[in-house]
Amino acid sequence: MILNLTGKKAQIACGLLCCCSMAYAQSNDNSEVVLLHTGWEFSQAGTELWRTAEVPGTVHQDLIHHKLLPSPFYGMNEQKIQWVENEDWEYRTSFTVTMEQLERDDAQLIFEGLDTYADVYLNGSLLLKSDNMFVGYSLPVKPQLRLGENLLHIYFHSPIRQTLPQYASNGFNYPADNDHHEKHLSVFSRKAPYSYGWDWGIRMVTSGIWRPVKIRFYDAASINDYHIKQLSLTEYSAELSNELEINNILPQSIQAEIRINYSFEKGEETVISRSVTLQPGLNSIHIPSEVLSPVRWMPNGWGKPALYDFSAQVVFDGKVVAEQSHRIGLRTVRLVNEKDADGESFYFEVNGIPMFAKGANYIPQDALLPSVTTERYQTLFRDIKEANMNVVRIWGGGTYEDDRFYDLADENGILVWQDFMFACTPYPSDPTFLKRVEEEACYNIRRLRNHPSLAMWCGNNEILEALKYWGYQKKYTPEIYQEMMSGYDKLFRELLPAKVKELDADRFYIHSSPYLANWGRPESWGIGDSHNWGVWYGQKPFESLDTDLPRFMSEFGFQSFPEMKTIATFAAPEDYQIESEVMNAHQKSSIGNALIRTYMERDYIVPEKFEDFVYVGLVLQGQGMRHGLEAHRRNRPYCMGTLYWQLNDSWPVVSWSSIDYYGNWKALHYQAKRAFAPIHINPIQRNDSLCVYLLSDRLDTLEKMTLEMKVIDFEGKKISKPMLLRSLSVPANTSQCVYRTKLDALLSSTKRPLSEELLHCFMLLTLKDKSGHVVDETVYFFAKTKELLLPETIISYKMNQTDGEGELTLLSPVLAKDVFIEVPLQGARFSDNFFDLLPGERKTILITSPQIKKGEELPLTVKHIRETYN
Ligand code: BMA
Repeated sequence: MILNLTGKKAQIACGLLCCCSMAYAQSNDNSEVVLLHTGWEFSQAGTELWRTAEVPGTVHQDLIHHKLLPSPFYGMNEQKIQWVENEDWEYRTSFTVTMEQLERDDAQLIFEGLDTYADVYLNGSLLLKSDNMFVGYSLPVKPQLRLGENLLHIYFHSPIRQTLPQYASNGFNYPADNDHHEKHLSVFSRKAPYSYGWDWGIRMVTSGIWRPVKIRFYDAASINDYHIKQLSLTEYSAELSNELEINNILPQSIQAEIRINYSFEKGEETVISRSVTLQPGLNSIHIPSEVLSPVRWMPNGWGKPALYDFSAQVVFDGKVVAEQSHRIGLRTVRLVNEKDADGESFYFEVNGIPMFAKGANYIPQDALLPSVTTERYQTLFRDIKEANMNVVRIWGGGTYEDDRFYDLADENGILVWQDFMFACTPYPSDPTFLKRVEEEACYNIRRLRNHPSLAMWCGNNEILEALKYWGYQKKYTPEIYQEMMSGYDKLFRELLPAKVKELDADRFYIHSSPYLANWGRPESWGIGDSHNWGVWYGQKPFESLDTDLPRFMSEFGFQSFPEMKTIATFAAPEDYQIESEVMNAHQKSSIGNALIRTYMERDYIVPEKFEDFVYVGLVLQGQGMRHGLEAHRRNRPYCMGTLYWQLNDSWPVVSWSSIDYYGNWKALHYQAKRAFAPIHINPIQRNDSLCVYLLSDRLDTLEKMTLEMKVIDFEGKKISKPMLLRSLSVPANTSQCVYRTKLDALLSSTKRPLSEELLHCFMLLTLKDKSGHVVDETVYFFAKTKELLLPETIISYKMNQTDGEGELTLLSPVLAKDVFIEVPLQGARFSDNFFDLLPGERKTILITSPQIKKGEELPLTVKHIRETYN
């Protein structure tokens, strides 16, 4: 491997050669960066048939473009694309180099991501044999460059055939059950695990240049790494250390000036200048800086995520020869994981204040990663923020995300729980494998550690749990089991924490999630984070979430089908049956459909029509999961966070997600938004009583609030006089029961017996501030939906359209429960959906989509639960 960091320090620091940060935001230095994204061709090895290719991209995308593969998400096309993974693929392009460029002191060929076994040739020289999709490379190429045309050629080995010999000599099949191939080869490669299939994932084992590639011409020196370390933070000052790794590529030492410039919100710039002698090779330079009266970065819901712009420049011979910039936030984040009277706590403390974590688990947004546009990242963060979340977990079966993800997390105040990319199976731990992991850890820790949103590192997803509880002791010989256990220690208790300590010492590391609590073992629930699959796999009712409480819920979930407009993208009307072949090709959990039905039968009248089943399933997922989210919040400070499984999808599929592949919010996303509201009213029935909780995640105490509670029947008649709690105080960062009553006292004035009355009415709870503004409102039903005596009704509606926006006004004389508005536009946004339309209430919903046009009628369906009974 020929790489650019020739100095010793890089090797000492990381034990590998290619740890250079790729954050080439600099454009103010005198280097020249040329993107090499044009003129690419690809070919199936051995065919010599070359076709145009997209870079960044994958071979699947190129084959689809040339109609050599059918649309992979449609019907059962997944089967038809599997041959691609067994082939080798070649990519080539040429680029021109001028005399001026050749005369620069050096040139670096930069690959931000190669997927995965890639031999890189430039003008006949083998520059690199890469074997890790998660690592970027920077290769010094001046000696290989030619004046005029230069040929770049990359040979991608099939990730399947590349690892078959390893499999053959391994002697056993790893228990990677999500790998949808009888031989579980995925574990041998450092490649996104989910691409081999998952219980929500299509199998698409890709190859290609999946992240940008460029060439950089420069003089004298480059900044390989710029780490802005926060040494201390008080109200008065933030002390920072600007830690630079500068590579002087000249054969002699040079006298240079290092400039650190920083500013807040494009305000006045502070400049620190240092004269330094740069020895040939790598130089470590530390320059202290201080920010007075720092403005803190705050998570979503707690204030602004203030960001400071920092840049470091190397000035030599009167010119800025290198520059690197970062946006940083000044904040403290601590993961408090300490023994206490209840077991072991697990919570984020941000800027010294315990924070209840509200969020979800994130999987890659696409099976074809390079097709995720900046706009999709931005929309996703809008979805996260609008749902009142403050944490997202990048789950270990995907990828270390793109820089754009972390930039958006910084800008939106969303803390990131970052897994290393290992999930749900033991992995090898031979020296070659460990070396690859070390390289990957170094590269990604250095790439991500400046982000204020990055809150913690986690070794893997569910591997410790798997080793302990998934039956491997019986399935494998004691020797193999022992090898797996000691492999676990080498990877997750030794190598990865050592790298975090060396390169990112201030961030918390935990070796697995969950690291101890197991959902089948109640005695462990008081310890650390927990994945509670008692609901779903354990078939426990949603109500069990009220009492099966963890200290921090890092996963729990329930599946639903995506809405019909998404189903219509992969299925034809003749496939519209739960168990049709096409639908089953988009349901990767073998028990999924049966579990959805089981739970639906408990709480809903199961409709016969496919479309209605899909709709009621969405409602079921939303209501059930909301029950859990509220239970977790209600039980703070014992439980201090809830991240549901899962936020999004990587293709159109039946899954646990709250947003489908096309960006449509499922009922769950609306329910999460409600359950995560900064101030939230949460009534809960316990036997014959009702307790009303007020949940606050705000940092200020609200005074003189009024809580109004009205019991209303489905026809709109008030059952009793509204109850008012006045002069309420809602303390900061708390959960408190503010009202408790016996149900019979609540409904004492009615003529019907209580048990019957409860099926005819709901409670409307409204919290108002001292000026009468509604802070939160909740509709509460006293019985399961299937028991309620819901009235028939037809919802009337009126739509006013302008370009890009529709204003829909709905009205029903009697209650319409779980109203769902559907429009045939993918990704259309609704100001609200999946809500209860109260008797006589006129409700206006804003629908936004660039495809809405003034004067063009927008086809619309409005559904509610009672309609599905017919
Ligand atoms: C969780 C995740 C995923 C999986 C999900 C649903 O444990 O970590 O592996 O998709 O369960 O089965």
